[in-house]
Amino acid sequence: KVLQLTLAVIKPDAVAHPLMLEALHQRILDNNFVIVRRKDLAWTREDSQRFYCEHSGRFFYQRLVEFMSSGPMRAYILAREDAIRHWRELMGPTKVFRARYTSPASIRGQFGLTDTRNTTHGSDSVESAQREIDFFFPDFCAEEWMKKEEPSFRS
Ligand code: DAT
Ligand code: MG
Repeated sequence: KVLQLTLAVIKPDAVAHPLMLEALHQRILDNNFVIVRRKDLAWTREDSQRFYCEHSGRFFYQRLVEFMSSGPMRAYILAREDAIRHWRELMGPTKVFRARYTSPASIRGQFGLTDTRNTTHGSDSVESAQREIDFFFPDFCAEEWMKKEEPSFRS
């Protein structure tokens, strides 16, 4: 079992509803994630474009950029063994109808509104987790955190 960090974001559609925000926060705690850092923030259009530049040119890109800069968000650095996969599984599939039919108990299956307004983000690989943690928490040093905290996760 390897301790891993991932970036999780509660998107503007979910932060807009206080009860949903609370439910998602609780969901994190109920699933054995340790909250390493937490930050409430809002993006400019430019932040949004930069974060999602890999999707520039896709038909949904403008919609995505507008949405992600439309209101406040909450970002977390989460720690757990296999954190990246566990958070992705908890979120469920990207597309709302797939989420509803194949993973109705997942976060997106329960709360997703559309393919764009789908409540949460999660890193999808070790590389993207590093990049995205750095994007949201430029002052955070993962190596330093691991050195200090990893031993206590073994016991
Ligand atoms: P994920 O968020 O599951 O990692 P992704 O990286 O493929 O999905 O896409 C990033 C975001 O872009 C996604 O959360 C919502 C939006 N998006 C993706 N595919 C879409 C589609 N077919 N229609 C509308 N929005 C889409
Ligand atoms: Mg993605």
